[in-house]
Amino acid sequence: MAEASNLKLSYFKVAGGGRAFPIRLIFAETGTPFNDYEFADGEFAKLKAEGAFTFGQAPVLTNEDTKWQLTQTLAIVWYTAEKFGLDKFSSLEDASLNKSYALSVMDLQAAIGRVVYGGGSDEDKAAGFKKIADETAPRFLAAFEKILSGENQFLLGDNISSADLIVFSVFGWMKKVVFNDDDKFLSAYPNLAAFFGKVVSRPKIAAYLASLK
Ligand SMILES: N[C@@H](CCC(=O)N[C@@H](CS)C(=O)NCC(=O)O)C(=O)O
Repeated sequence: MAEASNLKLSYFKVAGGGRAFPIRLIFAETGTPFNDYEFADGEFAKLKAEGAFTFGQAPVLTNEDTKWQLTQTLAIVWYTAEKFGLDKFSSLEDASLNKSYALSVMDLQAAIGRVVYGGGSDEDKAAGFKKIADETAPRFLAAFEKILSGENQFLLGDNISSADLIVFSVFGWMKKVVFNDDDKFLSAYPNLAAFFGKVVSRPKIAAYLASLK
C-alpha cells in the first residue's frame, strides 16, 4: 500500500462520481487510503457561504492536518498522481503530453456538461446530444484512437498514468449520457475499446468499480 494519507476529498453525491471520479480512481489504483467525503444535502451551500472553499467550488482536496486546500479537478488529479507514484515520466515531453491529453478530454467533458446542465428543453438536449454524438465525440475518439495506435499499452507508454484515468472517466460518462450506456460507440475504435478493457481489468480499479455496484 502507498503512503498513508491524511487527505480528504470533498464532493457532491452524484451518479457516476462526476469530477471526483478520476481522483477516486487514482487513490484506488495507487492503493492510497483517503477520506472520501460526500456533502450532505445543503451542506455545500452552507460551507460555501461561510467561505470554507478557496474558490467556492468542488471537488476540494484538503490535508486534514495542515488544512491546506487544493481545488480544480486537474490540479487534484496531477497532485495525487504525482504524490502517490502514478505519474512518473522520464521526460518533460511525456509529462506535458499527460497534461495535454487530460486538458483535451476535459474540453469534451465541458461540451457534454453544457448540454446536461445547460437548462435547455428536452428537445434542446436531444439536439445537443446528437451534435456531440455526430461531431464532437468522433473528433476526440479519433484523436485518442490514433494516439493508441502504436505498441503502447496506455496513452503515455506501458505504464498507466493520470491521463488514462481521466480519458477513461470522461468517455465512460459520455457513454452513459450521450450513447445510452451502449458500447457500440467504440465499434469503430478498436484501440480505444482495448484500452478500456485494460483499464477495467487492473485489479485495484476492478475492485474499486465492483465496490460501486
Ligand atoms: N473547473 C472546475 C469546475 C468545478 C465546478 O464547476 N464544480 C461544480 C460542481 S461540478 C460546483 O462546485 N458547483 C457549485 C457552485 O459553483 O456553487 C474543476 O474542474 O474543478
